[in-house]
Amino acid sequence: MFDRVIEVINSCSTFLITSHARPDGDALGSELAMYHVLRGMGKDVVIYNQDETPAVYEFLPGSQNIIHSLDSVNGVDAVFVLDCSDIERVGDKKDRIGSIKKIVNIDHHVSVGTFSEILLVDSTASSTGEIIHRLLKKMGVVINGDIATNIYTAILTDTGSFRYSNTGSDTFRTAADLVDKGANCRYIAEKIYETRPAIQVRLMGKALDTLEFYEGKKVGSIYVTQEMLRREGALPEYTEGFVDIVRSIQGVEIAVCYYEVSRNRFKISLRSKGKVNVEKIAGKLGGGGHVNASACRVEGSIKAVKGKVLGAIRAVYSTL
Ligand SMILES: [Mn+2]
Repeated sequence: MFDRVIEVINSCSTFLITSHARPDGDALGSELAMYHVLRGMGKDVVIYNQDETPAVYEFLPGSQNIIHSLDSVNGVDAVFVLDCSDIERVGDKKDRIGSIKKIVNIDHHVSVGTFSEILLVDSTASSTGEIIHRLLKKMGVVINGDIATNIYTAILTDTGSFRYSNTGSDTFRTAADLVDKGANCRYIAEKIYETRPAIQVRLMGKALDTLEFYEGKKVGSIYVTQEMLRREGALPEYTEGFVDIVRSIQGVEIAVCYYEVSRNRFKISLRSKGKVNVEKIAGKLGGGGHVNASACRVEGSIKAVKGKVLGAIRAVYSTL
């Protein structure tokens, strides 16, 4: 499939690049890498994302050029839809984007939608960034520091810093090449992992004060209420990653974070280690996700919500 993608790149001159709503490091790094490559070839390129770039990714070279409104796609020859298994995931502008004649989908998700004829998909790749690196090698593109920084960030974040099981030997070979091409791993790690607002760390402390265990300490949970956010002056996005601290505890197989979105409405993040499938638990409560990372929403008092979630965990856990 590389040949068809390269053919589109060579034959078209005006490109749109997009990805899923609430973009992550892989989405942004992949988009910006393609942006620099196409610009370097003298093409007209626009990156559109429905949602703002999270502050932590604002260091990515070119991120200030991303736009968040899309009035028209007139004159766009081709669109790259990256890290996105389903056109629905690009957000409100999905129909407008779907109307572009040539749609190229580059992705590493297991289930892939049928919205695009030109597919470059490898579910064994760590990230969309890793696939883009392969594409650039096939094209013979010279990878500069800006491209390398973006792809390295895509890989780093989608592998949880080379910790998840999607990390293969090719992932390290790719990362090594990117470091050779100018990706500064220390600088990138600091930008992503060591720029937390102090308020976020304080909120983390309050959240960890709520730590409880169930099922012989195999299930651990914490919660964050609107009242806690207000007291600390914290933003909702600061709770990102809290559930992973619970998963990091020895013996914990299922980690839960209850986050109160608004009064008596909770978003529940579920994480697991190994073969424990939290997607089944989220599914029982109307949510979804992956084997080791899922989410759902439940309404009620914190006590009632905990009861429902623990009930779903016990229902699934007893069958493990
Ligand atoms: Mn990804």
